[in-house]
Amino acid sequence: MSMFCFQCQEAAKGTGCTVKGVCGKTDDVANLQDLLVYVLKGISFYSTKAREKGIEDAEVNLFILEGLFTTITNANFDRKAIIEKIRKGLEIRTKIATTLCNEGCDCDKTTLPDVAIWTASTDEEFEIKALTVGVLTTENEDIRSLRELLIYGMKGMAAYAEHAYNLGFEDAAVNAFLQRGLVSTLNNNLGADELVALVLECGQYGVQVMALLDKANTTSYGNPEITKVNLGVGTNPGILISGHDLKDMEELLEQTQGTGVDVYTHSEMLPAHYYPKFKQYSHFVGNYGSSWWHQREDFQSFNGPVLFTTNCIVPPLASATYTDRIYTTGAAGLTGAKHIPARENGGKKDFSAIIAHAKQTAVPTEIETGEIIGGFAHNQVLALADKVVEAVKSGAIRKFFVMAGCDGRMKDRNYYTEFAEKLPKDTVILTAGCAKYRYNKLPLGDINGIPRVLDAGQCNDSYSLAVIALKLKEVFELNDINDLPIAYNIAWYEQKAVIVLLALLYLGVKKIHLGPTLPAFLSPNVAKVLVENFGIAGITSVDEDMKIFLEN
Ligand code: FSO
Ligand code: SF4
Repeated sequence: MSMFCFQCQEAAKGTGCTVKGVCGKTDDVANLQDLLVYVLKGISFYSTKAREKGIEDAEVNLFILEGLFTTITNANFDRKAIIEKIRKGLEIRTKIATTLCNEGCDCDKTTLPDVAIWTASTDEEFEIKALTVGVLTTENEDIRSLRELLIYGMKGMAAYAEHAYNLGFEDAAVNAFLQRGLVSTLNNNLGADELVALVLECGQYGVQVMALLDKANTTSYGNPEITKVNLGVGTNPGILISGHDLKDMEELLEQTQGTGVDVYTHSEMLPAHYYPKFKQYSHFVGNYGSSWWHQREDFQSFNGPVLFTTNCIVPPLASATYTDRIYTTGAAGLTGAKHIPARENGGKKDFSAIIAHAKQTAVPTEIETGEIIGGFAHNQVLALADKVVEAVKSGAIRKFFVMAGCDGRMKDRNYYTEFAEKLPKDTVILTAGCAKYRYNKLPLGDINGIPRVLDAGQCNDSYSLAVIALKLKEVFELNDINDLPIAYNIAWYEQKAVIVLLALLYLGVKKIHLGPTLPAFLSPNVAKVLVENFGIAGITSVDEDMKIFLEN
């Protein structure tokens, strides 16, 4: 075994990647990511003590967000970038430790844990240390499971918090929780009960961070509205933008305006089309291709450069001819790709290199035509509330199915296409995240003008689905969110889906079906807790599940 990672749904053999990641992550990068998380714990060791003394360090807060985000599945494959972050992290740890000391800390210097004092400077030393700090260092499988469930939830939380931060929105309580949570995973005095409580608390902050990002996005760009998105292509060369970061989207649209270069979205960036602010750009042509894992084909035929603002990156094959067209920015990274540096001192990112590149490329090859409809975030759905409530009361809509989450390569995910196709015609799918690509191009029709697939947006917009559910609960005067005619059949892939799940649990949602497989990081005992307390279940066959869903 040269690495161990089991943080995503595609973990090898359903247990963990031990030689190379199914995602393409090499063992050295996987181990260095473990070390980066260890460094973040070391920083948090001091920053949580500092916070108790009223010291808030903005550099620490941002570094923790970016560091956790960097280790999310499919975000950063660049060994050099991870090493630089480890080095920077050790510097930040020294800085916050010194600040704390100067304030007169009460740490016993003779008993400081390794995470607080370990240090090194060469790449080789980092690599050796990295082998000793991975997931398997926690021997008890239930404690390991709970610690990692907490860390993965926090990774997702950090990603959303970072997008909000880029738009000028921060939540001190989220930063404090992330750092406290990281330190808690080092505390051998915390047993399963305490860790379960922390995991549920993580869900509470998950709701809070998604609300924050929703506020950041809608304040900056307006409320998403019903939008038909073009699937075809224009006549200019284009840039394809992927990931979730709307600040990058804004600056790219601004800087490409009038250059003769069009902009297209890929995968999770599709919902950018729903925002009024972005609709104003006539060179914002449409959405190209499908969900993240189709990128090898989609990028080939797109012909122009591609910008990754976040995950999910699939490392190109050695034979790929589009590798030199890949650009990354923010937490995203890929060896060999060009990385667009962060904003400096409140300035803007400089997208001139990718724009110049695009001008040299051919117009995208058309791979499909037509339109898809979306933009059903909370504000838009609540504007239609009367119509929706009427449809429920009259029986025109029998049930809603929340089918949010992620798409992925696993063949079993055909289940979700088949499930959508077989759903009775008096049901409506509520979706968010890249899971939608399994059915958003199917001709599922509408119910009295309400489309049968209502796309709220990106995975973080699952928050919108929760807001809608809570509103319906109020309208129908119910005491329990679980009494609504809403079923949850969620597909997960990576750690942002973990925070969405924990957020739903915090809101009291029960009987969520999670697929295509349950997380490898849930030990049998931890899985049992989730089943017994929340009624969480996996998926079986479409017909069997359909029966269960429609009868309950
Ligand atoms: Fe998908 Fe990837 Fe949005 Fe994830 S593109 S899988 S949960 O990054 O974040 O839904
Ligand atoms: Fe394996 Fe997923 Fe970890 Fe990649 S992120 S190494 S696929 S478990």
